Amino acid sequence: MKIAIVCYPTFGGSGVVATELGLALSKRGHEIHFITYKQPVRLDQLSSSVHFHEVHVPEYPLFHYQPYELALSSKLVNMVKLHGIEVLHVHYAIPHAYAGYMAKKMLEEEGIYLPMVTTLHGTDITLVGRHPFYKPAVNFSINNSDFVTSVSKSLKDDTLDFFNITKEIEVIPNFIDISKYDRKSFTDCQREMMASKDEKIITHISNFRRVKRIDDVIRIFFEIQKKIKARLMMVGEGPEKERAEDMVEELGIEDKVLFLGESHEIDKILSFSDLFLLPSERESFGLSALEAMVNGVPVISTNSGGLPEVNIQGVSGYMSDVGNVEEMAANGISILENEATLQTFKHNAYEAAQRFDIKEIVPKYEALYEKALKLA
Ligand code: GMT
Repeated sequence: MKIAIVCYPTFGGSGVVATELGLALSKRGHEIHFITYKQPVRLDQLSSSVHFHEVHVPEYPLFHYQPYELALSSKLVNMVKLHGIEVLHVHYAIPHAYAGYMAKKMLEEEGIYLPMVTTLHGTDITLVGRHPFYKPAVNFSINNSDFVTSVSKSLKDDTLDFFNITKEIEVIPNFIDISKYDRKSFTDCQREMMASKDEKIITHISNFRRVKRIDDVIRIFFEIQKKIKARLMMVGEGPEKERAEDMVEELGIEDKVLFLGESHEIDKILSFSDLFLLPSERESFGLSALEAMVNGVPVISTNSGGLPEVNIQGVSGYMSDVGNVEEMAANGISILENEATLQTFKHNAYEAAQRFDIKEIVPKYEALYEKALKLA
C-alpha cells in the first residue's frame, strides 16, 4: 500500500510512534510518505520505500499566524496526486485531522477518494483538544475521519466523555520493537559517565511540561537519595526545566542530578538505569515508561490515564495517586534497597513490555488500512 503519515516530527511520543510505525510498515513492503514540517527525529533512514515531504509555510507579512493547516492540506493534495497515495494516517488530531479532512474534500472534487485514519494520542484530547477554542474543530475532524484509533482504552473513554463522538474508536496500543533491544550492547565505561559503580541510576524522560509534574520527579528523587546512593538523569527539554534546575539547587542536590537535554541516546541511558519516574498528572499511555520497561527498568508512576494499561502494579513497578510523592519514593526505595528485588523487578519490567511487541500491533494498523482501501 502507499500510505501517507502526518505527525509532529519532534521528540514527543506521538511523533515517535508514527515514525516507528512508518518504518515497520516499509519493512513489510509498503511505500511510506512522511508529510510534516521537518524530518522526524527518529527517521534516520530514507529509502526507496520511505520518503519525507517537507511542508513549507512561506512567511508573509500580512499573516500574524502562519497558516500551517492550509500548507499541510495543499501538500497532501499534491503528494497524493504525485505519488498515488492510497491511505492517509494522521497522528495527533490537532491540526492534522482537520488538515487531512480538507485534503480529502479537495481530492474528492477531482474524483479521488482518500481514506483517512486518525490516531488520537493524548493531549490532543485530554488537554488541548477539549479547550473551547479547539473543541468543535476536533470533534468535527474525529467524526469525519474514516477510522479512528486511540492508543489506550483510557484515552478512548476520555474521548467519548469529552466529545460528541459518532465514530467507532478502535484501541490500538502503542508498541515497541522488542528485537532492537539487546541490553548487553553498552559498555560499563559508558555507565561511569553517568554515575559511579555504587550509585543507582534513576531516570525521567519527558517534554518537561506541567502535566509531567516535574516538581514531583525532583521530590521523589530527593527522598530516595536520603536512603539510597543514587543519581537522577533528567532527559528532555521544556517549559518546566528551569524550575526543576532551581529546585535541585534549592535542595542542594546539584551534584546528584544531571540535566541531559533532548537525547538521541535514550536506549543507552535507559539500559544503565535502575528506576524510571513518571509521576504525570495525566498520561494517555506513557510510551517513555514502555521504553524504560523494554530496557529492563522498573517504573514508578501515577495511576492516571492509560498508565495502568502499561505498568503492572507490584510487578513491573508501582503506581500511586497523583501527587503522592511519599508513597512513590517509598516504593522506589523498596525496589532499590535489595539487589535481588531490583533484579526481579527489572526482569518483570522487560517481560511486561513484551505485550506491546511491534509484531503484534502493526498488523492491526494494516488491517485497518485494508478496510480503508475498500472505501476508495
Ligand atoms: O506529552 C507527551 O508526552 C507528548 C505527547 C505526544 O503526543 O507526543 O504524548 C502523548 O502521546 C504519547 C504517544 O501515544 C503517549 O505515550 C503519551 O502518554 C501522551 N501524553 C499524554 O497523554 C500527556
